[in-house]
Amino acid sequence: MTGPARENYREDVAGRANVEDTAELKAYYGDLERFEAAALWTVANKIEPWEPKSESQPVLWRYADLREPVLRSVELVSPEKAGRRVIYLNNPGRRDVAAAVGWLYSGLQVMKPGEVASAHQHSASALRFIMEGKGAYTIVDGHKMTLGENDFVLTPNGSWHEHGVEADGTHCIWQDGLDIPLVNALEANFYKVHPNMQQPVAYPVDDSSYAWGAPGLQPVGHDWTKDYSPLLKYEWEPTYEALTKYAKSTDGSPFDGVLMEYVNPKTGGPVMATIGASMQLLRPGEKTRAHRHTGSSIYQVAKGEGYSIIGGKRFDWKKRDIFCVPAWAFHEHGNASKSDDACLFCFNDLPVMRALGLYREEAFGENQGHQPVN
Ligand code: 1HN
Repeated sequence: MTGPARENYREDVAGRANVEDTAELKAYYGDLERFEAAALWTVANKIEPWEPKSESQPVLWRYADLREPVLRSVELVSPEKAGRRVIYLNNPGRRDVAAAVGWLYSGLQVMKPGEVASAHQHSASALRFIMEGKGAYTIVDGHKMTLGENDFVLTPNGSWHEHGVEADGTHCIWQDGLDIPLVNALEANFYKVHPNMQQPVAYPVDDSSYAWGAPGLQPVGHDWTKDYSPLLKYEWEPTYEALTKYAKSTDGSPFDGVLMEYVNPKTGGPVMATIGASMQLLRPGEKTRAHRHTGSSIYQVAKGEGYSIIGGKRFDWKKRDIFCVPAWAFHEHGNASKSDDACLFCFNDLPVMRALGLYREEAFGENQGHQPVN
């Protein structure tokens, strides 16, 4: 019986599979196929790469290219029909799973004044990073948050969430980030539309940031029983202030400049179980050293302009551009300005890497001996 020619991933390295195809073996592989089975040695070298091989490509999505098409969608579809009016970032290597990189999804959502999108919940965790506009808000489990440029807001998995723009606002665009490709890969995704389509606002507006957003201070007697972060909105001003102050007292990381992670104030850990987020500041003229690590990252330029070299390719970016760094790709960043700082917002799946014991990091030029000898 002859099935479609199957690839044989041979490697001439001791300890690796290197079985030559013969007529007898080919017939044998055909026999196995009839029983939904196959010989491991034909695929072992493929499924056990010497080091991570990302299917994702490094990509820069320029806001100058995307802004007009995103705004055009306002004329083409309503949030009622579309559910959510979002243009998603489609990595050429990950089109099958609608991922921007690795197991992370990202899109640009646009809403016009007076619009509301229906409340829903899902097993995927999500975040928003506000790009432009006035009057946007998100409601998470009854907590309404007003959103301004460069604010970062969480919609943790399982929470009821909905977005809108106040009638006296302007067109608003924000970046959505989700772990949806991961949750789908794990075959664990559930989705619900809110029975009343919208949810009531159950707390004072912006209460989460008022109670939990002061650096180094926590409210006493505030019993927070949810398993997600009580701080849901991380505003830009205190974030930038924290970075500029920290920059006065540190040389920063040779790989990341002045880098601060957004954390759950209750645990000190990542903002969500599957998604970590950070803001980094590159000082005028700063140029980082290259490194690589497991886990995928999506960056949005929050301030300034510069460039990143990712997997050997240079990408020049400016405010609002978005780019991705695939797992295990070397990357370095540079601030192109001699007078102004540059800030990069980043979200990533590093909490997953760490929780599963898969985090690994390497500086350029310091190979730790995991690569093949050939
Ligand atoms: C979602 O719930 C939102 O809440 C945006 O606005 C984008 C992409 C995939 C799955 C769920 C939102 C999403 C999403």
